[in-house]
Amino acid sequence: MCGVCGCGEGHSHSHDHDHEHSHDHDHHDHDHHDHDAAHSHAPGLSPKRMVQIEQDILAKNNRYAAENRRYFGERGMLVLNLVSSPGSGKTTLLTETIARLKDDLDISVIEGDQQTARDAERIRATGVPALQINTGKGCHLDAHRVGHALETLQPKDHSLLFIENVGNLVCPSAFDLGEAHKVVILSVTEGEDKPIKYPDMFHAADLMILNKTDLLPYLDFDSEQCIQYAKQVNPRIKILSLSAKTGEGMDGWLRWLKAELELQRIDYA
Ligand SMILES: Nc1nc2c(ncn2[C@@H]2O[C@H](COP(=O)(O)OP(=O)(O)OP(=O)(O)O)[C@@H](O)[C@H]2O)c(=O)[nH]1
Ligand SMILES: [Mg+2]
Repeated sequence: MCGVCGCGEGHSHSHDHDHEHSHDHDHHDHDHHDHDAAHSHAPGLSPKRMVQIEQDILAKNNRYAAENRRYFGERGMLVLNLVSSPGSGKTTLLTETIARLKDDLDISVIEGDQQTARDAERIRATGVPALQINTGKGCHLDAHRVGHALETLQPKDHSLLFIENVGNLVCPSAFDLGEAHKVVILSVTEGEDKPIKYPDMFHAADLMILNKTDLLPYLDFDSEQCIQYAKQVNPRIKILSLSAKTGEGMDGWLRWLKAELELQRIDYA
């Protein structure tokens, strides 16, 4: 459920971990309460009031995101928020990336899904720590819950933290989690027009990964057109094409990650 798009109703707040409520911000100021308000569809709420509620939700989220960003900066961490529609290959890309980098870098993962701990289990099977957040009816991760996940995960200084968001090409675009970059993953099976149909996400991302390129011979997907659409929406977006399955193109992604991690370390020094 999301105060921005108005999709869904009700609220579930299930963590797969016991967390102590010691995070240094006010729990009673929790934006989920406002989500409920935003989705009450109460006949008495005017459109103006609804807009105000949405703005309040995003303002609160931005305050928590700023806390997270300070936390990451103090530790010289690189934090990436992976966003996409369901099934584009986020978890596959992560397990393949981790397999290639875990001997050289400290890595941890926060997994966001509506239900199940399947993705966190896939990550843990690679040998790195992962924490699953189940959003229930929720359609995106928010900065407050990411803050709590950090208390449990305790990521190391200079480490790489991946946050795999809920599969959804709309709502996560509006919620800053404190990350250095949003990385949008688009698989070639989804069609080249996605950047212009869901422009908010491609505008919010700094990098687009075109995944599943091993399937191109079987599809009509026009890569050039897709890249043009992405740049039309966001002229500064970087683009990498790869196949998480075959490993083709993974080197460019690994180089980008290492360069970005180095930048965080320089900022930290
Ligand atoms: N052919 C091919 N299949 C891929 C590739 N990457 C992922 N897949 C497949 O795509 C399906 C979905 O992959 P996931 O990694 O679970 O996708 P996801 O984005 O994490 O999915 P959600 O977390 O549910 O949003 C699986 O069947 C993967 O094996 C790829 O590069 N090529
Ligand atoms: Mg996944």
